[in-house]
Amino acid sequence: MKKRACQSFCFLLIFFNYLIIQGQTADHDLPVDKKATKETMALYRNLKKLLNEGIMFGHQDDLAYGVGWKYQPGRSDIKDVTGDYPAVYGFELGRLEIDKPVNLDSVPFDKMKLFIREAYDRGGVITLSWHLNNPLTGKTAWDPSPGTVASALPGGEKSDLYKTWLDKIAAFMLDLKGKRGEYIPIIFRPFHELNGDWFWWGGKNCTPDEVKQLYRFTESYLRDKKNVHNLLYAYNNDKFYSKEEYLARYPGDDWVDLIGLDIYQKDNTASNEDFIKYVGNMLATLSSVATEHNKIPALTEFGYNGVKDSLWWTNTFWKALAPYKMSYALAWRNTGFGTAGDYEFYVPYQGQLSANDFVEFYKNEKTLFQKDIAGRKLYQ
Ligand code: BMA
Repeated sequence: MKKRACQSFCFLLIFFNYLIIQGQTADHDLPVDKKATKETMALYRNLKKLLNEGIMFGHQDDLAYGVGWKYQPGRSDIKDVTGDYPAVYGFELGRLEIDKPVNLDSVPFDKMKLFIREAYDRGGVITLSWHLNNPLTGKTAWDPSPGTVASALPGGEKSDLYKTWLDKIAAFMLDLKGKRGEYIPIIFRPFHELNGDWFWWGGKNCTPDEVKQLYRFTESYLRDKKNVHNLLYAYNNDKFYSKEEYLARYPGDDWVDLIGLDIYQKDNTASNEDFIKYVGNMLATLSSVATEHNKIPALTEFGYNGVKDSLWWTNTFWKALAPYKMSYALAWRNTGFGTAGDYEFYVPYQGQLSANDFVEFYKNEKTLFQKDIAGRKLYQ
């Protein structure tokens, strides 16, 4: 071959190689739903990119209520304290399956849809959990009656009922649309904390294989039967001690986009140092599973109820998190104070003990809130 021809041939070879590699990378980087909408694909890619820049802060029911208020348009405890909204918004679907107009935490579903649209219009990320009732007994998600998971699977006595529940979830997801009529991408986190014993789908209440089947059935029903293509799927565990335990109920790489951990600091179980250590160990494992399985790691729920330490955010929480790449950390909900001296809140409200420290945490360039991500156009 002449030198010229050889050069062209080599160039072509390199070019085709490049195309193949590009193709593989692109393929590698698709969410598990290969028919995911353009915006959902973009979110998936951008979540991966953002891992290198910082961790998005999220809050459950952030726009619905906070400590001492409910349904005040535009209000958010995080905004009251920092002047900014969170980057991630969590909402909950429990009781949608039984046709209730409000969820199990009293948020009306029609309002929830408006909050989701509002968050999306601002460029925020939305994640939905589902504390679905027990289909076998009709009681709550916390009713661990044996045999429930098997009953919901194809061939089980409650399989038809369970499918009607999924029809309602599908209708909800398909009713979430942006201004151009595009479906709003959602990180869906069904069957969460499935290594714990407290939900009917968790721990010793079913076999690992049963819950894997339930996860896969749910996903394929929504995706292939109901044509829901605006979902990324999140798998998550509560506290765990090893990679083997973390993966014991994992439905497989073809079914999961994000892998997460739910963890709380409890007054009586751990000092700040313990929290940093044991959360750090779990995040290290989560990170290595994420790398090995090409998944996006996230702290899918966390909190220290009442945040009773004025420096908790910078001195404890951030110390636990800082060494790891996590997509987001979602603080649980700010229900406020009950009449019996009870309380539930995980982010500070104005004047709360940890509010100033939360502002410091907010200012850290690695913590990402609304203003940090708005310009990133996560859906493009
Ligand atoms: C729990 C508590 C409950 C709530 C449930 C589902 O952690 O916050 O009050 O009903 O989550 O959101």
